[in-house]
Amino acid sequence: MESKKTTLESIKIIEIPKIEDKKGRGNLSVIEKDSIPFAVKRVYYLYDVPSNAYRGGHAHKNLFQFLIALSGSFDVVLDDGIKKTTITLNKPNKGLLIPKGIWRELENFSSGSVCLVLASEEYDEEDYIRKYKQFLKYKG
Ligand code: T46
Repeated sequence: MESKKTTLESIKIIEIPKIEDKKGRGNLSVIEKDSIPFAVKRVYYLYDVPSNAYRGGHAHKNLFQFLIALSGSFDVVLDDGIKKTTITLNKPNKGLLIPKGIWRELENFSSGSVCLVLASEEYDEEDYIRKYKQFLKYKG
């Protein structure tokens, strides 16, 4: 779908398989080729984020991303230009798929939280829409 037309309905929480160790050695989660609907070209992570800080505050024209709270929790505010919703990520075996054309803001980071991001494209500043007014215009 064209990124101008994507809506909040295209956002998905995807459960990541969890392998619980039978001998009490903890859990292991794995993301494989078919777990998410894109091939991963880049991985980055946010950490040491102060609880009063905001990350994001932009949309992407082509990029798909998959966000996981590897540790702790944070809120992701999502906006398709018409509707808004907030999703709390707080489990390392549940990820949030954000398709292209969705405005996102990340806030309320808990102490020690880590946000892992798997991205469908390499870093490209040209792909960002960093002004909300411009985003609304883009979405028509
Ligand atoms: C998103 C949220 C969740 C790079 O050089 N390479 C990279 O791959 C990235 C992601 C960023 N940068 C540089 C660009 C800026 O100079 O790192 C600096 C901080 O980037 P930004 O202000 O975009 O960071 P966030 O946390 O506000 O946003 C990032 C992603 O950019 C964005 O796609 O969805 O995390």
